[in-house]
Amino acid sequence: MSANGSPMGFGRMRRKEDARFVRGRGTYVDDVRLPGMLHGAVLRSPLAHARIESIDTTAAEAHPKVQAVITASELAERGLAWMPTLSYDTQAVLASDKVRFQGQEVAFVVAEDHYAARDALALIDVEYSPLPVVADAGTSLDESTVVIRDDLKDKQDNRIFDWEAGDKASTDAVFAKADVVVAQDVLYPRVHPAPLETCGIVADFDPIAEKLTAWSTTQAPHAHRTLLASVLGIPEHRIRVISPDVGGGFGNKVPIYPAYLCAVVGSMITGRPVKWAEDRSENLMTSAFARDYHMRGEIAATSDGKILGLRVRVLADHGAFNCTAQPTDYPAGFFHIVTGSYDLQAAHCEVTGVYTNKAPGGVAYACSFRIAEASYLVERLVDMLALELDTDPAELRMRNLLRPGQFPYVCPTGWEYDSGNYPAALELAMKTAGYEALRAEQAAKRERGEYMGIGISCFTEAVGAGPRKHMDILGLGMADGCELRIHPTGSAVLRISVQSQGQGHETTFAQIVAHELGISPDEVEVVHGDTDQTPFGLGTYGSRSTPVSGAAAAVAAQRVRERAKLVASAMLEVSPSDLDWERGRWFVRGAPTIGRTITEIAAAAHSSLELPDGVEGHLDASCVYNPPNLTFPYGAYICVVDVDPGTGQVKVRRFIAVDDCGTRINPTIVEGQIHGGLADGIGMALMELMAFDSDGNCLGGSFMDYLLPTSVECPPWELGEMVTPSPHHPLGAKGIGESATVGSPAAVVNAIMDALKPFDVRHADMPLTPAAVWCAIQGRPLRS
Ligand code: MCN
Ligand code: CUN
Repeated sequence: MSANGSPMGFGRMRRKEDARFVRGRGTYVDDVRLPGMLHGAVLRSPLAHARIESIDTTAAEAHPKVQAVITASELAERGLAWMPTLSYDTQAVLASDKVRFQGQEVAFVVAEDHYAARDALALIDVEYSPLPVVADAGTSLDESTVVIRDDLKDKQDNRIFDWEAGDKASTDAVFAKADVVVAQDVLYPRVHPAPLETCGIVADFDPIAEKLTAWSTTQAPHAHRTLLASVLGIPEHRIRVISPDVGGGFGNKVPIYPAYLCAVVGSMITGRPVKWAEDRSENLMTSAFARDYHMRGEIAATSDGKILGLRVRVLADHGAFNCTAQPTDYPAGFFHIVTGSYDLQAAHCEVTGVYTNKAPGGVAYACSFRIAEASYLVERLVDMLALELDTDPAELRMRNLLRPGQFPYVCPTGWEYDSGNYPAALELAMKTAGYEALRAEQAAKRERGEYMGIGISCFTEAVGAGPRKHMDILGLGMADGCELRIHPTGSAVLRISVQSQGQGHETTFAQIVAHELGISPDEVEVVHGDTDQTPFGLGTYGSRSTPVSGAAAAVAAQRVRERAKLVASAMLEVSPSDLDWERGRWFVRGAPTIGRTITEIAAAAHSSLELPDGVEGHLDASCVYNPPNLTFPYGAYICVVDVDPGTGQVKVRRFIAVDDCGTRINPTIVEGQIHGGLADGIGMALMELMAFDSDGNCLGGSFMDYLLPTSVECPPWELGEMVTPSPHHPLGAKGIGESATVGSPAAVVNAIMDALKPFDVRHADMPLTPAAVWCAIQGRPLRS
């Protein structure tokens, strides 16, 4: 322990950044105020699909406080009417020919203040001719359906991609010999990340230096800079992206949104900084959504409960532009980890992506690149199989879980799982839950007409993208840089490429350096979120910070330690091979009292001490980390619910979560990540839904309509810990930032379906609102 009680490395410590957050002293993009700053507002389409006949901006331009009104024609003059997406599609920055989803950006007003900018939107006159709307992905490929993306050359339909993984022939073969096959349509509905802070930018283009500074809410400052450079034609070294404190991202802050480019153009036109900050409805209705996977799953097994194979067909609704963010070769993200935690012989999945007249985006919201969808599907199928076989779902899982001796394990769709002990995790969860007693309680209650349910979910994730040879985003390989500077007095500055949105990197990354060098985390300052001050890297999403950037920090610190060894050998006048390391100090082997601490060595490295040949002064080091594989965190969750059959109301009474993310750097932060993710899971299972009517009107434009869980819906979480280090990560750590969001919805839904077993309900889709549960009990379709 250091003087103030923080550990000298891994362990529980309070978050360093909370000192400013709990005092309300964080700095978010909307807190940035520059001299002469103007304000932008976006005019959005009221219709989901329409031809634009004309746009008249004269009245808006005449507004006394308006400085500029930008439409697609101004952008076109600069070659900016369309921009590339992260998935090699193009997206309209401002609509010119047509609008393709409700809320699409049509014009951008720049004015002296925020209110004037908003007022002026009402003065813009747009004439629309409505077109037929494709609001249902299920009809998007019908021959009679209108082609949404007629801007794309030769586009004849609404298909974006067809993609498959696994072996179709061998999967069909195991299905042919199976005793039991269970098939079910399962929808993972469209949800929204809904971060507390909405998206925004302050764009400041300096016409003299020809330099752009962009303060923006981004999870990936360096990737944004590269993208801005290629889109805007400004040389990359003259763009600085600063991402100050970010109030939640959950994937929502991965993309570059059209209004960001409009703000930059606004600054170029006016010669003044331009701020644009989204309001809540804009965030919900137009920024990156998540899921919207229409899945058909089939699971095959023997009559005694050995799972043989999985066959999956998905229709993926990507909205009007394909803006999903995932590595290039994976149009459906990492969905093909759909075999989950089970040892089965064969699997095949096919995914077709389609356009609809809905907001673009996708993947976002703690999904680990579509593993949320995959995990939910397989866990639902396993429960339905248990029902079919009349077996206990825990027993069926136990029978089929991968065994510790099978790792590293290559799954039928090609992932190499690094490590795990799945049966032990489920055992621990069952023991914590008191599984036998819960089943007894359930049986007794059923007798009395009370409906209690117990749901299990055993999930496996793949996080930490990714190996450069397999993974890139828009051609940018997924390695992350890191620089570690040691001052003469022994304190340190760590510069990292990833960007916290609330995950506590300023604390855990300091702990990584502290762990490697034996100094206090309080002596390590973590710098992030400013491309002028940090090395290149792809940013924070897919729980990749610890697996990739955390590894870079560890390796850089280990390099410092090795250099310190050489300096210590000069100080002690012994050969480096005679030195041993213990926390914070090199000492002479066999003479432990003779040694030098890192602090002493840092001073010497900056002094006039004669250093051995080839040893430069100072102790600074850097690293670019290219992960050899992803890390595979996993867990076993058990949820207990009570369902009121009269109202359909669900109460989540207990939630037991056993997680294994390898070495835990800061268990308190890890538990916080799990708590948040479990709440996410309850939200998606019970209430979150981004719905649309048949005209493509978004029905989730406010928190009155798009429901989020609160502490009222959440039980006291009961957490269990397993630690199976990742064999290829320098610290043995795996990511944890999305595990609970990925794993928990299935546990909640499985619990509710288990409660409804006496009503012969096999499956109902999320969100299981009281109305949905009631309809399921009554055997009626839910009227949406
Ligand atoms: N950690 C640890 N030991 C481990 C693994 C992680 O102590 N074995 C710590 C990390 O050092 C970090 C935190 O836990 O402080 C999360 O780490 P990691 O799993 O590497 O995930 P990232 O930092 O890359 O965060 C991304 C992840 C994603 S993709 C979403 S979505 C999500 C999530 O984090 N968004 C969040 N958690 C969030 N939490 C907050 N508060 N806000 C968001 O927007
Ligand atoms: Cu999928 S949401 Mo997180 O990867 O930023």
